Amino acid sequence: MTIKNAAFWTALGWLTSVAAAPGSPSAAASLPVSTSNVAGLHVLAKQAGKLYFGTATDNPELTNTSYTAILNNSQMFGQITAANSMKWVSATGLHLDATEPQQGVFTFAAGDVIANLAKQNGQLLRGHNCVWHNQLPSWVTAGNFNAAQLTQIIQTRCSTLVGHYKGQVWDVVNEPFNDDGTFRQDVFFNTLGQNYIATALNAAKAADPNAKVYINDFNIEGTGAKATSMKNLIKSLKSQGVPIEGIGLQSHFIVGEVPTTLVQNMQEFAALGVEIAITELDVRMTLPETAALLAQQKKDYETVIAACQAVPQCVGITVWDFTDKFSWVPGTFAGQGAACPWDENFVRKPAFDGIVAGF
Ligand code: 9MR
Repeated sequence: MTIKNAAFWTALGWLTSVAAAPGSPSAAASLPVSTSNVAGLHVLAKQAGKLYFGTATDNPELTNTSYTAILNNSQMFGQITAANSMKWVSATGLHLDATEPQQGVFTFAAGDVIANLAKQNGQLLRGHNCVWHNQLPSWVTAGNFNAAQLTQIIQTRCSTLVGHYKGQVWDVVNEPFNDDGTFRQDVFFNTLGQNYIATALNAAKAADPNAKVYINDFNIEGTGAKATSMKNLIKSLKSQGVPIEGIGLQSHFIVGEVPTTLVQNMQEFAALGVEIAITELDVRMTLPETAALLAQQKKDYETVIAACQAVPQCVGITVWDFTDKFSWVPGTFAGQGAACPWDENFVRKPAFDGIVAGF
């Protein structure tokens, strides 16, 4: 028989599932889904002795009622993080220009939506973030400020932000290192050296002594040059009496590539006298999704949860949004995605079962 292409068979009506758009119900129907029947991931986390299981969320998503039905379920999520709206400035213009679009002009409207949601739902809130090289307004990056001026700018921002959202855990400094373990050359480091980190932590803690102050970064989940630099920074800050209470392991992983040294690395951080949180977990793959990739992703989620379980100082886990519909991954890594435990249609994936198994 002559082999025809998909379009030919589709025309005959024989191959409609091949022609279906990726992520549509008919395409997804052939892929495995979750089989767990649990009340919620946050309930499991609490039973396992953790403080929370949480998710990032973002203001534009809150109009989707299928999404909010899951987000607002406090048995599922006991903690939320604003993915964008507490940052210095918005990347997209969708966040009422985030918190300090002009020097000294603070706008909390979009961030307050997320904070109020957490309050209504009885969920913990994670503040994200005070000082970061990314999503900076041009008045900061192009202001040619001297050291004294930029120090003041950092102090004003951190104290205003942390003072507005009192009583929270804060990613005070985000992503200070390059992957080789050297300090990232951003406007803060280039003007102030590593002192900007102490400045930010001190200002945050002074504004709210009840805030818990963290440094958050990626590619520090396993041992290596970048994790070592972070450990050295913690030692140095502690020796100077600078408040540093937690380290956020962002944990943006690739299927099959979760570091094997997760537990050892967390133990090494814990030994320095800081707590640890998994702050932005997702596990991306090269599309299209297959049953094999989803099975490996399930294992990967389980590995990460189990690692947090193995280390008492690991206090909780946050996924960087729970559904593939709103994941940041496809917009950043062309051809990759499907990184979350729920698919684009809000159906729980095998990854959900991996989380359950990890607890
Ligand atoms: O999820 C955020 C995405 O919507 C923004 O476009 C992006 C802009 O930089 O930031 C994403 O969140 C990042 C987080 O703030 C810090 N760690 C990496 C996250 C994914 O890029």
